[in-house]
Amino acid sequence: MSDLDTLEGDLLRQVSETSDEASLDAVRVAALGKKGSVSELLKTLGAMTPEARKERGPLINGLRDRVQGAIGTRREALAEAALTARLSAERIDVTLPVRDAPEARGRIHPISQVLDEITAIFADMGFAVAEGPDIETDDYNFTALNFPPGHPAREMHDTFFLAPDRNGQRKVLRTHTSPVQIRTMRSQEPPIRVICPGRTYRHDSDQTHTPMFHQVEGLVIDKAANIANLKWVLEEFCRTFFEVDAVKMRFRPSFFPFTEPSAEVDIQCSRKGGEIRFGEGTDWLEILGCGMVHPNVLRNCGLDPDSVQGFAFGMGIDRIAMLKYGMPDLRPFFEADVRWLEHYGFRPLDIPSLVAGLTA
Ligand code: 2NL
Repeated sequence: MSDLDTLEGDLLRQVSETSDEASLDAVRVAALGKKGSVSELLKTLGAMTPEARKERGPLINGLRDRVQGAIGTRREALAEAALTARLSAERIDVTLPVRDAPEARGRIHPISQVLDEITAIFADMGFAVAEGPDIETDDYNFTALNFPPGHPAREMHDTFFLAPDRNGQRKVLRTHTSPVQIRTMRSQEPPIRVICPGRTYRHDSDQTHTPMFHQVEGLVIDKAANIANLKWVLEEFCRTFFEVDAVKMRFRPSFFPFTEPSAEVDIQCSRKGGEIRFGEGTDWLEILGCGMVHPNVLRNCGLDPDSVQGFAFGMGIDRIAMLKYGMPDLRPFFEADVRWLEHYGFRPLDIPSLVAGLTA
């Protein structure tokens, strides 16, 4: 066997043994590249006598063509095998049920939903939203709000006290969001129209109370903001929130240190058949507290009670969420049970608005 036959047999075997594109390319370069075995043979033709070239030329060129052809064929075979492997690896079962997209599976917690509804209603009446810290000083949570030192109301709030700091100051977990309104009055000029939603804390825990709960308070300070304005704002709120044409409200005299006069507000409802309906019936349901801001509170915020006055109100978000959406128990609100959330939660893209509807 000639040296050319040996080389050709060798190269064709190497080509057939390659298993992927990279190893095939290595064989190609070793044979047909600039310094490849076949290329080196071709270079020898130039130094030959014409007779020798006439004899060796076709032999070497034939060898090159066959090796080149074998490489091309092998390349196609390898590409086809790679495609077949990919197609079987990436196979999907089109009969499987389609999984919902995240925005269809996720749920908005009823507290967030109700807060968004409340915000939409008051924003439409020109109220801004203000927020503040959960940890407050005794001054912001009590003193500025006209709770006298040692007054029993401080104990009535079942306050969580933090350990005293280096200066002996004892901070508290806010028992209401009123401190945010104090901060607002101390930093902004009247007219003021804000609602203050947020987490609040009281040492109290049973079927209807959790140590952390949510409140929203509202505050209006202006030259002549009065009780008639307060009643209109609250009526407008209740009508829109409970989605009824009209709602009867009852203002019962009450007491809060920070308002004078003070009232608790009930709305008309019916409780027939174990179901609450608003705007009808003969039963009453307490939903919020309110009053005219106490002159001492205004003074504590650097405002002159002889030139400005205002009203304020406060309600529990968790409680009115339970009422509106017929949730019998408060405790699952904070248990992070996805089955409960799937049932009582709201769809993320059903954003409450007065134009599109509070509840889609
Ligand atoms: C309730 C009653 C109320 C206020 C909160 C308030 C705040 C300032 C001044 C005066 Cl800075 N008042 N807030 C007034 C009346 C009632 O909440 O039952 N909340 C759950």
